[in-house]
Amino acid sequence: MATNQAERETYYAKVGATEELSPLWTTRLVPPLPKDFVKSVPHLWDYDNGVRALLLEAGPLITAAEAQRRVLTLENPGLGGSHRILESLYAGLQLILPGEVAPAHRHSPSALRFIVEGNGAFTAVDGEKSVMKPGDFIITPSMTWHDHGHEGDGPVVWMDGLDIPMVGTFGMMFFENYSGESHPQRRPPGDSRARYGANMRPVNETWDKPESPIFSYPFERSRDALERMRRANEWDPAAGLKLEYIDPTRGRSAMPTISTFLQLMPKGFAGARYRTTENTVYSVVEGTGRVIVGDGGDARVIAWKPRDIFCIPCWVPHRLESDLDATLFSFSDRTAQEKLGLWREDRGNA
Ligand code: 1HN
Repeated sequence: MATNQAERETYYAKVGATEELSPLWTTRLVPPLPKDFVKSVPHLWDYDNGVRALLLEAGPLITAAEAQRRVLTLENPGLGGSHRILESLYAGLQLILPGEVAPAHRHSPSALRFIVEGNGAFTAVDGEKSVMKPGDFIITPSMTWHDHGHEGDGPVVWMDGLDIPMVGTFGMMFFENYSGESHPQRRPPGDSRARYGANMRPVNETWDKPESPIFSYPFERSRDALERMRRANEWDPAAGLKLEYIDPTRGRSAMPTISTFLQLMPKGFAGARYRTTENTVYSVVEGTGRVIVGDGGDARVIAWKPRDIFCIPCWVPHRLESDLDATLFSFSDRTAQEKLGLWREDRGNA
């Protein structure tokens, strides 16, 4: 205790009373490690034992049109209901029923969809329709008009991933409803994939937007790539085989703020301990396994199965293990961190 402690306290009270100043030396604004700062925790949402039933229950309660988007937001238990799955990311599960329309709008946050169950729904991005099948990955770039519809049978559910917390850091939140229900078709379905998805590009067209010109990445093609790659028998010690979805014109992440991946772990894979500054959300497509988070006495096992969603916050050491051949989709803030010169990883065992 300093000899002038009483005077210091009086001073702190005086400075605090201004409500516009604070003494830096009394705060821990920049702690030594992410664990002293990060509030989100590793967590799993069990799709088949809870989340799915609750989402379907909302079906008869409110239409997609009335809700605009019938979404259950995945709230990280450590983040106090602040509509974030991790410090930098939003995730939700969206339900659309046959015949429904989720009306067109656009906003500054970028969105991705990863289809979890059902067939027959579509999303239209900037007037180009794209059908959704389980495992497909679809992007909705910042400020592009988008609406969803469902012309098939049975419920369709997808995971929404957005960069809302990142956009919110800058304050630049914009949202606009379209005047009509759906934005008019501007290009035939499959047009963007035809132009840019065959390892070719139109000679008289320049693509200068920050996102990929391809809106939809079908599961089949990405899964097939992993299946062919496994024959080389070269595995990343921590991830198995992991492919990133890219913007084919520049080889960068498909979205400017969010990195997206599809990964295959063979049956019985026991991944090496790994930590990274990126915040990652996983959606299980096939297989069962577990992720062991933390070290030593603090280690915790989170078991996963198809359609579960789990998240790993910044710098949490973890190991991935699979029982059966496992396919995981994931998205993270890696590309945003890299663009800001911040991203790190640690493959050591200490
Ligand atoms: C949104 O626009 C969609 O378009 C989904 O499907 C989830 C979560 C927060 C804000 C906007 C969509 C969203 C969202």
